[in-house]
Amino acid sequence: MILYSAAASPFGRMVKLTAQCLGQIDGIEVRATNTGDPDDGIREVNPLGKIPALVIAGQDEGDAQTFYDSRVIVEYLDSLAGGGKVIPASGPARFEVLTRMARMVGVLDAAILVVYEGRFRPADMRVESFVEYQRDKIIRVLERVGNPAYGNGAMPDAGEITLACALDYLDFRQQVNWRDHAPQLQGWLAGFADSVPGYEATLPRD
Ligand SMILES: N[C@@H](CCC(=O)N[C@@H](CS)C(=O)NCC(=O)O)C(=O)O
Repeated sequence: MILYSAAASPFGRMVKLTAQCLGQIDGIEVRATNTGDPDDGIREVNPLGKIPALVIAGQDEGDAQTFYDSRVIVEYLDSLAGGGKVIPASGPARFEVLTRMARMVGVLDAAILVVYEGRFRPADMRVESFVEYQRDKIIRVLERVGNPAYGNGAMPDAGEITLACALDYLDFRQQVNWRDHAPQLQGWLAGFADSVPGYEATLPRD
């Protein structure tokens, strides 16, 4: 399996951490991708030009399958592992985890838009109200995230993996200081960091 990703990508990190937890990481070749480079192969793999994307080689050339986005890949890896590992297989618990994952993916979408506002617009064209609009989304979620319990040593669920990826990405790019809005998550993240394989190795970096 080839995972198109980048060391800074929080969405790519969701997939890497999932693969770590499911014992699949050795079967994945991570291909460093520059989404801003039109000559990078990512636009052939995913016409959206976004990472992560996962390519599964087939028996014959032409049989390869490509999956994106991060949520689809996490589901795929879970199904490869037999299902029900990081996403419950069925019932209300499944949709509760999927919703927690979607909520933190939404935080990451907002966080990425804040980064892109700085990256793609000249300084005199930046729209501060747009940045604030995105930051407000992040803050509203942090204020409602509550006080989740993390069972140290247990397999995290996909909502927990995405929560950790979101908190670390906010630290990395500093869109919002999450500790101001959800200080209770400091202990939670420390427990996650201690227990989840690949946590340190996958922290976002340039
Ligand atoms: N909803 C997508 C978001 C992926 C995404 O925005 N990835 C960023 C990198 S972290 C990207 O590829 N950006 C390039 C672009 O938007 O053109 C997912 O969950 O995979």
